[in-house]
Amino acid sequence: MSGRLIVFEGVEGGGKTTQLERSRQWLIDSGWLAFLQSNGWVQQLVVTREPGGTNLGQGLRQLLLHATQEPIQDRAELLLYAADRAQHVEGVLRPQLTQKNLILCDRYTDSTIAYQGYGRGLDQVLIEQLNQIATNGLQSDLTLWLDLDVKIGLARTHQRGKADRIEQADLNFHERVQQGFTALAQAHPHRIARINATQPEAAVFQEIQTTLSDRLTEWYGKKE
Ligand code: Z5A
Repeated sequence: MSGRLIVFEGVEGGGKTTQLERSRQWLIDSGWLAFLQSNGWVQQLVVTREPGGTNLGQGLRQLLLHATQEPIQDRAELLLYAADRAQHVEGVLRPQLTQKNLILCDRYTDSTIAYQGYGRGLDQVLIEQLNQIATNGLQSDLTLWLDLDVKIGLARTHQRGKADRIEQADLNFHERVQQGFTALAQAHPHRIARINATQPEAAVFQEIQTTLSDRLTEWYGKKE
């Protein structure tokens, strides 16, 4: 049995980073990680993200989120995210899964469909093909979609200071991104679990914990 890939997705300010860290800590504190390790099903817990999960990706992330010299064209943006993903899949995700590691990843393929497809309006078939090329078919085993009104998410990120290039896009853009995540969750009800991210942090995590427990039990059996 190889490892598993768990992805956190959603609009800006949805709490992905916060909840990913809580999930990492809970997997350790709850004894799940030790249980999986003692049975030889999982070796390590790994945390990563897109864009920026590799050295090359860190450079691409800087360009994608903070480039100011000239506007990045929509198709160039799409290709940069694809390049980041191809490097990440072959350099990090596949090797870690082969080593039976459990991966928590901040964003993956659904972000491209939501942001570049629904948000920028690029051709969905083209994006599906590019995702296929970049991942060579590697899908998440579970995606936790932190569903939140975009206005609330943007208000949270504005509170913390200077907005990056994508956060500065207009509200309509972010509304379309949200429609993208909604459509994806409807199309993939087992792979994508909707989490109500409007609640206080602890309540959001309670939902995530329940979803993670259920899915780990489905994959590995009941924790002893
Ligand atoms: N992107 C793309 O376009 N295409 C792609 O294929 C991929 C990505 C892979 C990456 O940014 C950008 O790239 C992203 C999409 C695009 N667009 N932007 N901008 P990122 O993933 O690094 O950053 P982000 O999505 O903007 O993350 P974020 O703004 O840091 O949000 P977050 O990680 O979901 O939330 P957070 O940092 O955990 O929380 C945000 C704030 O809210 C923080 O102050 C928390 O303390 C607070 N918070 C969190 N939870 C709560 C609750 N429940 N209540 C109240 N306040 C809360």
